[in-house]
Amino acid sequence: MVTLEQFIVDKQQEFEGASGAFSKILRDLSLGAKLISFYLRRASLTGLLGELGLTNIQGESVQKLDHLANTLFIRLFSQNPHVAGLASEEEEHFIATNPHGKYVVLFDPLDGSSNIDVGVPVGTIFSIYRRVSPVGSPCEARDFLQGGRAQVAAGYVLYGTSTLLFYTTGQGVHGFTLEPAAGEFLLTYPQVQMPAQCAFYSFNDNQLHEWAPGLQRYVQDLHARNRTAAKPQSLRYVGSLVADFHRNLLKGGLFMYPGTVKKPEGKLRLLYEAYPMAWLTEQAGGKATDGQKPILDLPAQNIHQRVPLFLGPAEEINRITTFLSENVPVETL
Ligand code: AHM
Ligand code: MG
Repeated sequence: MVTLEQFIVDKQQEFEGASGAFSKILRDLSLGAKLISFYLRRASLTGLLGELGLTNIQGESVQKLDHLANTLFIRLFSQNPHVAGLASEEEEHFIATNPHGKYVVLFDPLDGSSNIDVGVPVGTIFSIYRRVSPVGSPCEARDFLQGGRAQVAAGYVLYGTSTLLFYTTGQGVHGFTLEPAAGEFLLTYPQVQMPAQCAFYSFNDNQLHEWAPGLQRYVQDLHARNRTAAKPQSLRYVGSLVADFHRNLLKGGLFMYPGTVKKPEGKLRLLYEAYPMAWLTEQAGGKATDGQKPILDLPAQNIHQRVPLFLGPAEEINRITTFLSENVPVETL
């Protein structure tokens, strides 16, 4: 049995020499995850379901548990001497914390919040950078806007039938399961690889008529292939990015949330949703694009910018990008 803490200490040399900064940040993340997991399991018994009555910077109604998770992570990271600043889906601006910290942390404290009230899995997503502004001064916007390839660690926590923490530091993807009896995350998924076969697909097609013509044609082609395939692909989608992505990571599947004519930028956020998932995908052997370019190569302009997102086995993503680049309308088939 290997605990998350032990695993990080063993791997620490790869990351940060012996300062222990990374272990401390991950320890805070895992402590937050344990507490959120505890609150979620009792939410319907303790009055923690439902809306808080406020609207966040995204224009979305804040759930009580969104607020609780956000407040918890802000408290944890504000007390961490290695964290110079943080950015959250729930906060309009980044928050400068310890000027002597060397890292900044971005997170979506509780992703998939429309699923909280119905007991469907939700998640936390995180992304960590080494700051580029001088240590000793308050962190700056540029620390958060370095681009996906500059991430030094990224991952997610899935609050599902068990609580799982998956992360990468660029040395593969490793997954841990919370053992509630011990209060520890134990290594259960070392060196995760996404199966090359695309057995599943996950997307919400309620705006399909607004997608690029080539993408509509891809979906038509996908259904046509499935009609004759010996092993047709199956649809799986619950509307929690972490849960949908996690399933596809382990089973081999495509996740997409494209842009539409009205919202070409899509729904999901580049910095604390797309970049971390894209890095995990690449580290697990898959591909991550916005339909044209690798997600990790897209420049970051602001903390809350949105991006179309396609994650999955390389062959399926290549097929999509070909359909998108040809962009032939469905009608001409
Ligand atoms: P949230 O960050 O406000 O929870 O929204 C993001 C979620 C993702 O988890 C999920 O992939 C997507 O929204 C689902 O959107 P839709 O309901 O349009 O399918
Ligand atoms: Mg989210």
